[in-house]
Amino acid sequence: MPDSALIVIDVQNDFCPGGALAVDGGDQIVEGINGLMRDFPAVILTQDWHPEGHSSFAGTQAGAAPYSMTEMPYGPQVLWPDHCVQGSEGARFHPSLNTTLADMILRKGYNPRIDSYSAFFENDHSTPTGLEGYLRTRGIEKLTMVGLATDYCVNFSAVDAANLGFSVTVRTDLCRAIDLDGSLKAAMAGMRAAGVVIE
Ligand code: VGL
Ligand code: ZN
Repeated sequence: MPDSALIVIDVQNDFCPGGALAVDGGDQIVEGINGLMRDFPAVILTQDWHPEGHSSFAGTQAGAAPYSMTEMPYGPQVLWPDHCVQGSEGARFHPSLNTTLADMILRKGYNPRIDSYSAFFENDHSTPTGLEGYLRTRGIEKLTMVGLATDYCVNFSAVDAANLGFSVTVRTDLCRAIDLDGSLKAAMAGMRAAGVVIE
């Protein structure tokens, strides 16, 4: 599979138990992900990387409850507990994640006004992160995605990649979900509809 890559989404302290936006069992996938890395000629890690006071943080919007919804110029947006602040401990990769085998680390969510769930586009669905160009110039066409969270960053990344023409597989055994108001079920249906292979 010389044209394939493993994309490891947001395996960071804040998405693991004890973190600011903890995903149940987020730490349970780390060893399995490490074990998969040597099977791929390319390994890319993504890192959620928000400036302090990011517009997607509940703490930034007066009186807003974490996990409530707001309307942004680019559409509806969940207001998350403040998380993955640039340079913070919570933004670091899980200490057991093997970052040595990564060819590239892609940071996203650094635009203060736009969130970025997807590794390919910000939440306006039009501002590119550059990952598509990176993969295409390396001749990579097949992507296997793992990480956190199944229903947000993995989902948006997988659907965008499929729509861009990549062959995409999501290994759900190496993902964990937030599952906010049925978001996991909707994400699974959306990924399947986009042609993502769910394993
Ligand atoms: C994520 C919510 C906010 C994720 C990132 O990695 O799924 N979810 N930021
Ligand atoms: Zn985030």
